[in-house]
Amino acid sequence: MYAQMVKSEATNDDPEQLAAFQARIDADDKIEPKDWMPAGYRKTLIRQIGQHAHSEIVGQLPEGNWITRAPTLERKAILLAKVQDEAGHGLYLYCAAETLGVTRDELTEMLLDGRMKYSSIFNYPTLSWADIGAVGWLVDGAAIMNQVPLQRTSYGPYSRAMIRICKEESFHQRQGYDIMMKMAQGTEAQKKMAQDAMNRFWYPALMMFGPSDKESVHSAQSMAWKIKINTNDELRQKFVDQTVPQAKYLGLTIPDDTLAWNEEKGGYDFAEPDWSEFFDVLKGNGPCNTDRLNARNKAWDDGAWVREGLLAHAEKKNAVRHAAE
Ligand code: FAQ
Repeated sequence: MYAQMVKSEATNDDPEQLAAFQARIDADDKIEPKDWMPAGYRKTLIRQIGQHAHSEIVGQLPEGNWITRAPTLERKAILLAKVQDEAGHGLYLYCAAETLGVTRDELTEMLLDGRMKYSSIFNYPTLSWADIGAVGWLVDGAAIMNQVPLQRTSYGPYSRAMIRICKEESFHQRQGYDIMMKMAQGTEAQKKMAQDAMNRFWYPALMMFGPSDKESVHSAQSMAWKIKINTNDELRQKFVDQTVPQAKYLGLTIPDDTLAWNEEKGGYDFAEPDWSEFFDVLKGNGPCNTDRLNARNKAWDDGAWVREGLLAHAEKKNAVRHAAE
């Protein structure tokens, strides 16, 4: 349905409408679901919001893995709340995507058969409790860096979802940093675990911002439409500048020998991630891609009876209503 819609709208994009639309974007107007929009704008939003929603849902898996093994009752309650928040973020985002004319089921099917992506970061495993600290601190930290500007994105429902999500992400980042603080101030073995988590999550966290600006396919158009507010490299730089002092405070070493303050640019010089690894993970060859998709497919299949039950209930209610009319 959504493919057809995008195709038919593409033929209707006339230059005058396009110019008026761009003028609204340039004036910082919010675009709402019933407003006219170019087919490409709709398509880009469905891709980005849908992938973002999938990331929130798949992102529950690496942390969910540690709920039963959290070291204290308090840590368990906090982690449980965080993972539930991520489910909520997925739901707001699926709802925002649905306002563009695609159903949640269609989006889910596209995730499950590999037509849609989710964030590369969630294809890495969480091997120790310190990894849960690193996910909160670095992964949520990177997510916030990307999402705070998205509160000003031009599409109203996405922008409003982001405002709520960012409030919760700040708590997630703090809880991660708090775990790292405890570990970094703990025994030698705990410090080693914290450093090991930092070593494994640093470059995958940098990859979350997407390929370098030279390689980014969508940035120019998405920024012209204010779907994206910053380039991938701008946000990556901001993330590094924010995170280096935090790592220093923890007494952890960033696994980058080239890291150095650059007075002239007012930011750190740092090593790029291994982009061949990034593209390989996107192709499905990361350490956990298969596990993640298998888990989502299993959840979808196991939930079939619930969906069928709800549909049968709705159909029965409709039949009763029609009979009464
Ligand atoms: N992973 O042209 P660009 C979270 C793809 S939420 C996978 O630069 P764009 C919360 C991209 O889709 C994390 N694929 O693309 C949490 C495109 O391929 P396509 C998710 C990636 O869209 C924490 C191709 O590469 N956040 O973590 C990635 O302009 C803890 C070319 O790239 C969002 O989704 C990647 N990292 O910029 C949850 C934020 N990067 O689609 C649980 C919203 C790029 O043409 C636990 N999204 N690709 O086949 C965005 O801001 C943008 O979509 C970017 C990518 C910046 C991610």
